[in-house]
Amino acid sequence: MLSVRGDDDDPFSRGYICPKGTALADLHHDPDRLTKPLVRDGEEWREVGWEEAFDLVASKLVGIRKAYGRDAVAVYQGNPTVHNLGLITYGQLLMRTLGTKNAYSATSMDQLPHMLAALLMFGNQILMPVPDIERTDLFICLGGNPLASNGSIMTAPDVKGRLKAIRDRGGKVIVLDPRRTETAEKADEHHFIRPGSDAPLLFAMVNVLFAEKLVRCRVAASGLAEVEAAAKPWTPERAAPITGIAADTIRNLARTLANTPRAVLYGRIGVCTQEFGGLAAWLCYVVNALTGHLDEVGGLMFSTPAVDPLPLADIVGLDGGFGRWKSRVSGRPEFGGELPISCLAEEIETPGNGEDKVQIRALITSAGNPVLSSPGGPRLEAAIKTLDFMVSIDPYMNETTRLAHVILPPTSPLERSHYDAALFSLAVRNVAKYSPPTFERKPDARHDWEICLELWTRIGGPARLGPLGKLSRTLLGKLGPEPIIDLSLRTGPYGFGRGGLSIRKLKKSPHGVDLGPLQPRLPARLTHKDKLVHLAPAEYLADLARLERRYSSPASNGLVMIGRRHLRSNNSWMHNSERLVKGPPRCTVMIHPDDAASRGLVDGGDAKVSTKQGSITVPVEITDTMMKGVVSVPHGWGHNKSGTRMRVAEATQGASVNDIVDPAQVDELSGTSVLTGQAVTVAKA
Ligand SMILES: Nc1nc2c(c(=O)[nH]1)N[C@H]1C(S)=C(S)[C@@H](COP(=O)(O)OP(=O)(O)OC[C@H]3O[C@@H](n4cnc5c(=O)[nH]c(N)nc54)[C@H](O)[C@@H]3O)O[C@H]1N2
Ligand SMILES: Nc1nc2c(c(=O)[nH]1)N[C@H]1C(S)=C(S)[C@@H](COP(=O)(O)OP(=O)(O)OC[C@H]3O[C@@H](n4cnc5c(=O)[nH]c(N)nc54)[C@H](O)[C@@H]3O)O[C@H]1N2
Ligand SMILES: [Mo]
Repeated sequence: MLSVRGDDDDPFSRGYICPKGTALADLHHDPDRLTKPLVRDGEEWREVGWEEAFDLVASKLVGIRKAYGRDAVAVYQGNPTVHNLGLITYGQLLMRTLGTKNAYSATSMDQLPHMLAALLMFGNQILMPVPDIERTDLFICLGGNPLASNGSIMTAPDVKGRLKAIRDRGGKVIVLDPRRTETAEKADEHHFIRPGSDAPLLFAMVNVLFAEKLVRCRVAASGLAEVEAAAKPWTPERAAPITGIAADTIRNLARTLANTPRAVLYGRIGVCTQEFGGLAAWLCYVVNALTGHLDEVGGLMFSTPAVDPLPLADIVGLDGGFGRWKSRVSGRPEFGGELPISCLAEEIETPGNGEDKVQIRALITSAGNPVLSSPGGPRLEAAIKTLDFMVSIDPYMNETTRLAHVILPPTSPLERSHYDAALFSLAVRNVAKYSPPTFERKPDARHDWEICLELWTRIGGPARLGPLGKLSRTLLGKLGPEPIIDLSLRTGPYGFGRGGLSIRKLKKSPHGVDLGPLQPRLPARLTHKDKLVHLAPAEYLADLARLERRYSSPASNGLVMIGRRHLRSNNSWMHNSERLVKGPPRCTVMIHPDDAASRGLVDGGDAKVSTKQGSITVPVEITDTMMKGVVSVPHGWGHNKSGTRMRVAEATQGASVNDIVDPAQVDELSGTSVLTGQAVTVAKA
């Protein structure tokens, strides 16, 4: 292959391509990418055939389940799962039918609070609304940096062009962020906000809306009076010193949002992964609803995806639920059948009672690297080393998979077909696109779905189904994931009648199909029986006392840390591509000039960043793009651990910030990890 380019004829991307897309070529040709199963004996790895690998994995996992029970086998599914057709279908078949309470994923370090709000307010965790940025005249961005991230829960190629278009038509972009980000640089207004203070900010906006009679909720909803009462104590004057945003600015934000006919407030990961992430994510939706921007053109809208995830989610039991059970060791609530990632290490470390309270003895990871990507990485690594068995489905030997006993590497993204069901359901336009494999796979290569199906078969999935089991196994093996998508397309909103969507139809439109702008979907889309938007679910009201307690005494003014993302990086991986990692070191601590001066730090010198968990040493970058009192260190670096096989990544500089992020700090309501706003000290190294 020569190169990867954008597709000018794609109606959605209009030829825009992210640098990481271009680097798919590097990934495909990477000599470090694993292509054969590996088995570890002590420190030594040997290549084995698929049969031998599957035999070993199955006998170990079946044995551990028999001896200790289902909960003894834990699973961790990482972020690339959502972009992988095989993993969101057959991967779920395997992981969900294991019937373990010890299911983990990146969700609790990411969008869990948005999903919780979707579940409690709209009835299903998948019903997350997206900003209609193509038609809005006011885009308020809270805790997202789409110019680096490409937009999250807001699938939008070329966000830069799309945000510029808002300003070109006379609209406004306002960013609230502890750092003057790439997005903020292109905005009309930027306001620094103290990390973790979004709930007070949003409550103060709600307070203004009621006080100034600006509430014009246009969706049928319950709970208006409760919301008003909850916001009562939060005057802009009270929120100002907490957020670092002047009371008049808060008033103006509320007024502008209410008075602009096509407007939206968009909140993303910065509002989720913090001490009050649950409340903050809920309030983002509430503020839009109160100002008449929920389910309205230019506001926060629900997509009409060609492959509707709602019925699919029902089938695999992903329909949601919250707090139906609690984690064994620290009593954290389950969400959607998973436990928060903060529980994984302790559930491995803590002995069970030999009966119903089961300790984890084995781990399956798929498309994840929690040793770098989850808080308390070193503790998790130590815990993993005590397991009886671990298997990883992953194309790389990284900081996590090097600890496995067996690695099962799938085909590369260019060797399999692609339909991004998850991302299309969160897109700012309704679109559909199918991509066939670019290359034929090597004769002995397996797709993710085939690996998962084989494990499901051998661990006893079909056996439990009786005679049907054998049939379903044969059938599933013949089909693969595509027919599931095909069936969904055909039975979905654009499927019926002549010219209806199907994979065959999409194959004839290789550039993708534009299905038009977002449409109003309420109340039909709500899955609540009363067909109302629940503005004030009891779970949130119960968390208000914690917020009051937190701010009853003056907040501390010590240094706190946030993260950041870079266009040429993707969490902890894709660092084995030279073209993505080249250039000046990126794993630096950004700090405001005044904070640097008072600590004697010099630009380019080394600093020791410390928490109670320990210290990391990284170069200093002095910049007034940081809010005073806040420093920023990106995650996903620190590829210096022994025993990995990623030659380019190993040569990069940097440390893993999750070595010092405290895993015990979680949003008490939702169990989401606190990744932003933890206290740190910074000193000259
Ligand atoms: N401090 C801090 N920590 C964070 C964050 C933060 O902002 N700050 N962000 C969090 C967020 S939002 C996320 S999503 C997580 C991400 O963390 P994880 O979900 O653990 O994902 P990655 O670290 O990106 O690792 C992805 C792995 O998937 C493998 N992979 C890639 N494609 C495929 C495939 O098609 N099949 C298979 N089987 N494997 C594949 C790669 O080789 C790599 O090993 O990190 C979280 N951690
Ligand atoms: N290039 C690139 N793109 C990515 C990824 C990547 O690693 N690299 N990761 C992908 C993944 S897994 C995800 S989940 C998405 C995330 O997509 P985004 O949500 O856009 O992620 P970030 O770029 O981290 O933006 C979060 C912003 O929140 C700000 N922030 C931090 N703390 C607070 C706070 O307390 N309050 C407020 N208001 N703001 C705060 C940060 O300064 C940062 O600018 O990006 C995806 N896209
Ligand atoms: Mo994420």
